[in-house]
Amino acid sequence: MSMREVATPSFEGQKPGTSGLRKKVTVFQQPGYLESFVQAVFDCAPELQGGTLVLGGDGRFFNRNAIQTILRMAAANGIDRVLVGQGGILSTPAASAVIRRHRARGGLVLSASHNPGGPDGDFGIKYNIANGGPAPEAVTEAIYRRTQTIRQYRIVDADPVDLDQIGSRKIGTMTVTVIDPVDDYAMLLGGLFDFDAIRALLARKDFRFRFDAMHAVTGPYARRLLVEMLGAPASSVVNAVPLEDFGGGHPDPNPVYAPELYKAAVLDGELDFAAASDGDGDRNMILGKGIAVTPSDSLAVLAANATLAPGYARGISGVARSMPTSRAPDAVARALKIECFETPTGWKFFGNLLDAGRITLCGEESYGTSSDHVREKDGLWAVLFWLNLLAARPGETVLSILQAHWKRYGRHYYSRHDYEAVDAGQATEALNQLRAALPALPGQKIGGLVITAADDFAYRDPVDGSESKGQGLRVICGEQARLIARLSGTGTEGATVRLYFELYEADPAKQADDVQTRLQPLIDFAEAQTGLRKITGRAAPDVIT
Ligand code: VG1
Ligand code: CO
Repeated sequence: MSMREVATPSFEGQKPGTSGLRKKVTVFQQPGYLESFVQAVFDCAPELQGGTLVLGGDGRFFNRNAIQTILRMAAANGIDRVLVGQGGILSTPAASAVIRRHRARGGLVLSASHNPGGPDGDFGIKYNIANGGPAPEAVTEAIYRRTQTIRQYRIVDADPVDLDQIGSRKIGTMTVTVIDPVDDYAMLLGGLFDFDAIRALLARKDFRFRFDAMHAVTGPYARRLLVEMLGAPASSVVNAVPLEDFGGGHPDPNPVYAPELYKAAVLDGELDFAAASDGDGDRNMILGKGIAVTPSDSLAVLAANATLAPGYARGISGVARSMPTSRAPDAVARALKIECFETPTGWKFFGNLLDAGRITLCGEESYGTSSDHVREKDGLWAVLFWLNLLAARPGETVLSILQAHWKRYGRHYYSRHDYEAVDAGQATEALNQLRAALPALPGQKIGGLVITAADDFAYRDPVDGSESKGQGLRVICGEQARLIARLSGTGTEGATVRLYFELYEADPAKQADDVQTRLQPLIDFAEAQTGLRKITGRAAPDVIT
């Protein structure tokens, strides 16, 4: 077995975004592109030498090729053992669970999450550290700096490993162990929820249930947990076979990209509970009969009801939400007298708070929720949590649970408007207009509400003191309303502008379901301040969630 050092150009733009490095598959297919980035990771993570690395992905096109390359590079870089999911599969939360359970020193998760896959789609790679979570900013920045100077990568020559065969084999002195991708994860979730109660709920004839895996990674996980362990009919898990191109779909669980599920549950009322997950299994959409649960509300409801699930029966230490997520969880934290943190967008900012035990639950408006059981967001975890909740509150529905929640805590009307693949210059121009206006905004009014603060969000990590600036423009009307604008850090084409709107309504008599109408003054104000539609010539957002 010979180790080779292969010369490589350093590639432009290998800067990890909100969640790892994401590029078109064709970009990753350039000779040396994947290798340069992976070598930069190995160079910046010397702790991997002599230790265990976890490796797997969401099964999208290029996943298997990338895994074979990474295995040969791991052997050349002194890694002792690699745990790889069978078939190259590991959902993002499962990878996190495997890293933690097997005390691995890190993991490489191959996914572009909710971005479309296939030869013309996207690919991605993310480095997770020993706590099972995404590498913090200091690490991703170091990796980026390394990609700019790298000149060679290390690799051994070896035959491809049979990824479909469970068991161990050697590449040189390195052990490659192909593991069942579901076992560790299923065992972990089994200890958190009341499986007997959920089984009884799913067995009821009058409880109509469906989970949509969107032909992405959660198929095998959902089958094991929902069908095999909890007895749901096999037919209730749809699109359960992971496909390299997700069946041509956009594996993003929201009303726009999962329209059939949305129609069945929300519009037609044919389902009592429905859920979907994304490409790599870390997102969740929760639907009930006639109602789509806003992700921010979902986090708030789970926090308020956490003690109903056995794994959280002793209560939660605190909650955290990303800055653009609505302040619904804050209201619950106040009532529970626990800490509530506001972090920048992206799961990597929750890691320190979870490690320090300051928070138990956290989430984002982008259909991400999870807890301290892993260090990633976890789609099926949220689904099981909601099922546990429904089982523990007999006679109630998703809608009645939400209405009771709003009655007690008030309702945070919420919506996100995305303008996708906008010209990068135009997107910057629009945001710069708002940025320039910020200092003069306090004191002005939006539809009768007084602006109390306007800034560019900066975060100081309460655990390690690290600072992150430029995390999104905020216009705040006290506790009543907020408008936020930021650029996406996960896209691969042009720029995506995200506008977030939040309005608080305390009076239960005024909590009708007219979200966009309620938010209209904020929407109009955003356009007036950014000029986004005028600058881009777009009449409306591409996606409204
Ligand atoms: C988006 C979401 C963010 C999420 C990230 C990764 O990032 O807004 O909340 O953490 O995707 O999710 P951005 O920078 O495009 O707004 V996943 O499921 O794509 O890994
Ligand atoms: Co994802």
